[in-house]
Amino acid sequence: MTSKTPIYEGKAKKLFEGPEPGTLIAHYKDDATAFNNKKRGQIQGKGIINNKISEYLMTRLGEMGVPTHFIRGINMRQQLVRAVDIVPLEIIVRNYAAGSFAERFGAFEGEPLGSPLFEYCLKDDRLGDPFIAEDHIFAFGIADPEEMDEIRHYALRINDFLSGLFYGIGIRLIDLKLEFGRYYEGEYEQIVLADEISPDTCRLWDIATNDKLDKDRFRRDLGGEEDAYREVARRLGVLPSASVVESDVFAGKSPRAGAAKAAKPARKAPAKKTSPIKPKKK
Ligand code: AIR
Ligand code: ASP
Repeated sequence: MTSKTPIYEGKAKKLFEGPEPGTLIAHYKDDATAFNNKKRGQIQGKGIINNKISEYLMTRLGEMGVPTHFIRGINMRQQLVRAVDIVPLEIIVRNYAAGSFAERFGAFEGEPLGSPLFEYCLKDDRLGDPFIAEDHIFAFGIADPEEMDEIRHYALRINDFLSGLFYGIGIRLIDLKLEFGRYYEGEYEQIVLADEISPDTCRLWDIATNDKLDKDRFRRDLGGEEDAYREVARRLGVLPSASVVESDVFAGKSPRAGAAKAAKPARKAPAKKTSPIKPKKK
């Protein structure tokens, strides 16, 4: 894997030309940003952990029939992916109220939403990734109705599958952000899952303690982000061995004692009096 022609540098990843036409090398960085790049920092070892987590989750999703851009892992920080034409949308699926949703609607973080709720944002840093409705998506020609049907179909399957997978390791999938791309094989166009799935792009709460095991630790200055990311990787069984980890990114750190212990407990949801979310009638 010698080609190193840079193609693009994003907030959390760099893309290089891949060894074969139509492939790219995704290099995962430790850089962390939030609030549309207004807050910047680093989470030590995040690149390695997210590379491994995303590789694992994309592989599992591929096995259950979701087409993804992932081809194979290259090394601790890099993976080979298909070059796709990214649909410039962030597809957000929410299972529980949290983050910007809780803020916008005055809901309490952690309130179940009954069924998965979709939101779309336009991927445009200049505009701060604004929310966008399906009508706009069609009017602006960002994606056509058939593509949006496919995207929603895959996003739902991904959300269901990952909710179960995380539940099995004691983690609640609160919400997640997905990106899709168009992959061309001759005349044929296919919608495939792209970007990454990691604690940068999902809200993951420990089921027993409600501890946040995701980027909200960084966004909200809660501390313990390295431990939280490692804890997710550990539970998924993809935490790189201590020797690799100590020599590269976690040098000088004591072996983790458990993010759940290090992390501060999440805010408890107050009484549900004023939330807009009404429980569904059975
Ligand atoms: N997300 C949105 N933009 C970038 C990312 N990673 C993810 C968040 C969260 C979900 O989308 O990590 O999992 C919803 O974010 P918010 O801020 O709209 O509540
Ligand atoms: N990744 C986005 C940013 O850099 C949004 C976020 O994750 O909060 O601002």
